[in-house]
Amino acid sequence: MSPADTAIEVEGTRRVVRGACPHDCPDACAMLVTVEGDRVTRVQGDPAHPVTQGFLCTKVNRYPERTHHPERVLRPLRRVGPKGRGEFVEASWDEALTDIAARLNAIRHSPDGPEAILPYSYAGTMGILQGESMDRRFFHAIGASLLDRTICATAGMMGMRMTVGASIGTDIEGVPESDLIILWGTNTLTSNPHLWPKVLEARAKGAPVLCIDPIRTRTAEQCDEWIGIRPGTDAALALGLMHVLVAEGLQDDDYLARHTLGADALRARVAEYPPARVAAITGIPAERIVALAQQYGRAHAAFIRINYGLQRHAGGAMAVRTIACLPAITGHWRRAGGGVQLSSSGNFALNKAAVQRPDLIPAGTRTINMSRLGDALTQPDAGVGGPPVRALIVYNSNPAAIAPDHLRVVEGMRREDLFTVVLEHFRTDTADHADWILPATTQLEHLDLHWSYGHHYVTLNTPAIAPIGEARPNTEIFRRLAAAMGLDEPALRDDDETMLQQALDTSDPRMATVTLEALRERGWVRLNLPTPYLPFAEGGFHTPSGKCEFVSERMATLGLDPLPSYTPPYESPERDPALVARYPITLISSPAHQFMNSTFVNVTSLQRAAREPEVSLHPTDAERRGIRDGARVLVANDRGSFEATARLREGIREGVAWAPGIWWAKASPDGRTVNATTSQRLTDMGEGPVFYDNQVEIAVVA
Ligand SMILES: Nc1nc2c(c(=O)[nH]1)N[C@H]1C(S)=C(S)[C@@H](COP(=O)(O)OP(=O)(O)OC[C@H]3O[C@@H](n4cnc5c(=O)[nH]c(N)nc54)[C@H](O)[C@@H]3O)O[C@H]1N2
Ligand SMILES: Nc1nc2c(c(=O)[nH]1)N[C@H]1C(S)=C(S)[C@@H](COP(=O)(O)OP(=O)(O)OC[C@H]3O[C@@H](n4cnc5c(=O)[nH]c(N)nc54)[C@H](O)[C@@H]3O)O[C@H]1N2
Ligand SMILES: [Mo]
Repeated sequence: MSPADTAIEVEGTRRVVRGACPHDCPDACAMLVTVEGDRVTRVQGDPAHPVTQGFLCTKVNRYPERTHHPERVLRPLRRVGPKGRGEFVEASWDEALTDIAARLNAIRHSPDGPEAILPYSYAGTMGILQGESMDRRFFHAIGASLLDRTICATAGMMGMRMTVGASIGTDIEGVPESDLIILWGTNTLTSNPHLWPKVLEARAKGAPVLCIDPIRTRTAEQCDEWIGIRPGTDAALALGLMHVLVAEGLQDDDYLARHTLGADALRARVAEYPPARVAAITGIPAERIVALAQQYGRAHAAFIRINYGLQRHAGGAMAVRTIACLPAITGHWRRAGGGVQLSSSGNFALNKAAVQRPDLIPAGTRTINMSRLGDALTQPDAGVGGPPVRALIVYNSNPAAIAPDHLRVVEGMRREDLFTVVLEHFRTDTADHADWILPATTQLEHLDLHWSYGHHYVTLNTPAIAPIGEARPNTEIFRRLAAAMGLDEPALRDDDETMLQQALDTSDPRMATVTLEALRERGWVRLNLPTPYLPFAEGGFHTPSGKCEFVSERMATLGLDPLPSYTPPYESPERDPALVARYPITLISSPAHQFMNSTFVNVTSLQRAAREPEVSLHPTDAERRGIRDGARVLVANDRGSFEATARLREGIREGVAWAPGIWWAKASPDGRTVNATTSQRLTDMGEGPVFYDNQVEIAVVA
């Protein structure tokens, strides 16, 4: 598909092309892209799309500014200075591919073997093609180490899997029918803004909207009530709510009997969580816990939106699992708008195996957890046995800024014996550590196909303009690299159109509506599900028992508590009082409104709006430390430190601080991001990172 064939409207030199927002956000928006000559002048939300509803967010409205940015990397760049200094010279694609192919082949055929090569990617683009297609085939075919992509969502995903069996939840198109909305550990207006109009529709019909968050975020400010919970204690709150529901007879006995497993055992468990105990754990007054449970129990279709914020703690999976039990106790799954949503991804039955070809993986290939990249690069056996990591190939990610314990990551990337290739749009912190930077296309320049983790539409992205400079799609770069390395696997030659068709080639009935013809015609298509879709109205859970599992055999097998329970944070008074005495402040580093993780940090208008790396804290905590608003402070713990500007904020729990992220290290006052303080520890299930399970101390910089 060339840019010329895909216009839906042409007027002189002006064309409008259909696209999809590629970013890591549940909203997966359908875009209309206006092109004048060879420049994109505007991106808009598709007004016809039931979720996008004609608007894009603060960041993606600036996508043309990002694509046509003067600092785009437009030719291959070869390192000339010391590692990490960011000194490069331009080279031709031929030179780049020849050198990279020779280096990778040498490692592959050395005694260390191909597992010494590590791919590192996440969701810089969520596209099936540019995110997880030819790249996977390439690494599978050479036998590189596998990467466990845990950095964001695996804890919560496991939590949902244990309780309801899949990443499936309430359809947001039913949310206008909800009679109570609880935004629980999610900053909707920042990180899921297209849910908000649905929330407002429900509110207009009388549904109260509550927000449970240690920070009074911009979302909490717009809600009817902010419940400022102590970080990492959500499971205890959910158990307390269940205690009251059961004690006051607010449960749906019929739903419990027919569609749940272990209701009696759960009843016994929640007896251990009376409101007074839960108040002591969560910091929420007992009366409020009782009133919230009554409000929830008396509602008919309460909608709980959990998001990933609350699973970035030691007990993150257990927290999600526990909250996900609530709608089965009250039977709210029966009605439109009722239930819980973490993700809607589980219904997108794209044929990923055809696209990624896991059959090419050599038996016994080792896996490295991306959340422990620091250890993988600095420990000779990568912390998991096997050869040291000798080559690192990064695309769709900026680990030098975003990975936990990033000082360790940077230390590893500075190893003289590590060969690093980075496919990028910009000279990010990670790209600065490369031996080669290869110029990648942006969403406006390549073909792609998108699913969503917040709604039920598949979206096609057609290229609006030709690649700028010598930029190439990730798929094309891996195809060319495979050829330069002399790999003869035929799957490494498929073009993007072919892989797109392979993705759609499935007999799964949920995908019956999703054809290439329909996508070409409208740009997006709803999965073959009713609107609204009520996943568990009649039970039908995806667990082994087919029921909502209050008791989970699988968790018992993993050596975990099979019942919902409260797991305190690693860095909590319950588990490590000595540490908390030294580092009394819990640091939360959730997304800045203006950035998408570390993407957009270099877009001038957005950086200006985000001001500078900041840390907000409660005036009482600030006063105790002699910190004034606007002071330069050092945020530190045993892992590292970073400097930021202090902001005093009433709307935050005492003992909690907020450093919105994720700034580039090189745009930060002392070249360190908030991830200098975060740890490489992992969650209870899913082996995810614990970014917000992080105790620090804050002091004025002398
Ligand atoms: N503008 C913008 N949007 C984004 C992103 C971005 O960087 N910028 N990132 C995208 C990505 S990759 C993701 S994963 C999502 C993340 O978006 P969300 O899933 O919404 O998660 P976070 O923003 O990490 O955290 C949400 C809220 O959880 C709160 N929180 C932290 N700890 C706890 C806790 O223990 N309990 C409770 N109840 N609340 C807690 C935080 O204060 C925060 O306000 O957003 C996506 N959307
Ligand atoms: N402290 C702290 N750290 C966090 C988080 C937090 O809340 N707090 N959130 C975590 C979460 S939820 C996530 S998901 C991760 C996100 O971390 P990453 O997945 O690394 O996301 P980004 O920082 O957005 O970096 C994506 C990079 O991909 C590049 N890119 C985009 N499209 C393309 C493409 O088509 N081709 C190529 N080659 N490159 C492309 C962009 O230019 C950008 O530099 O960060 C995690 N880190
Ligand atoms: Mo994420």
